[in-house]
Amino acid sequence: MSFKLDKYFIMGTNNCQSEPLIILEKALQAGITMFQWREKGNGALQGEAYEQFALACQQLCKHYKVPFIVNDDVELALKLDADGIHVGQDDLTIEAFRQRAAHKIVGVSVHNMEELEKAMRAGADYVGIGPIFATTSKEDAKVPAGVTFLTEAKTCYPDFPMVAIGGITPLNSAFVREAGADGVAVISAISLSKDIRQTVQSL
Ligand code: 3NM
Repeated sequence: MSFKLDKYFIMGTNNCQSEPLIILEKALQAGITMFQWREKGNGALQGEAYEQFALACQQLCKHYKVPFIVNDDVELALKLDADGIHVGQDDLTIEAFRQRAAHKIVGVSVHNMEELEKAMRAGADYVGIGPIFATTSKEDAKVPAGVTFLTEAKTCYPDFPMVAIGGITPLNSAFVREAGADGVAVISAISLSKDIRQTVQSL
């Protein structure tokens, strides 16, 4: 499936202070190009509610023709026939996922050249590079790295799709794009925005 990293929204229920499905629909209407369902951490839904919420998000994404990517949960991604999966360094290997879902989008979080090259060799479709700035949306986030690694990565592999993540807002997104990012991935900038249309436009 083709995809555009440009404006990549990531969300779970605990990232929202109002109805998550309304936030997602507003973001889709405003023009996000990709969505990652990331239901984890404190107070995350469980069991049937967890799956139902994923399905509801997927249906919205389908309606707006935006790829629906599942964070980490490979079994759920396969069960729902999601458009893709995003995994971290600790999650199932990309090769093993590929064997079960050859044509799906695979994204991997990377933090250094070794991880980037490993992900590329394994057949990742894109990588996420972060945290660029400080973030409060991920409990175990690493120390903010600025754009140093992003710049280095893009210099070495200009054509490989890379999305920047961590503390990105409309106020700093231009800086990140100038460093070469193919897109910006955000949670709180959109999930907590008072004016989602305006936020998405100015990312
Ligand atoms: N991954 P916000 S930072 C989900 O560094 C996630 O890999 C990160 O949230 C990484 O846009 C992060 O609210 C949280 O800062 C991004």
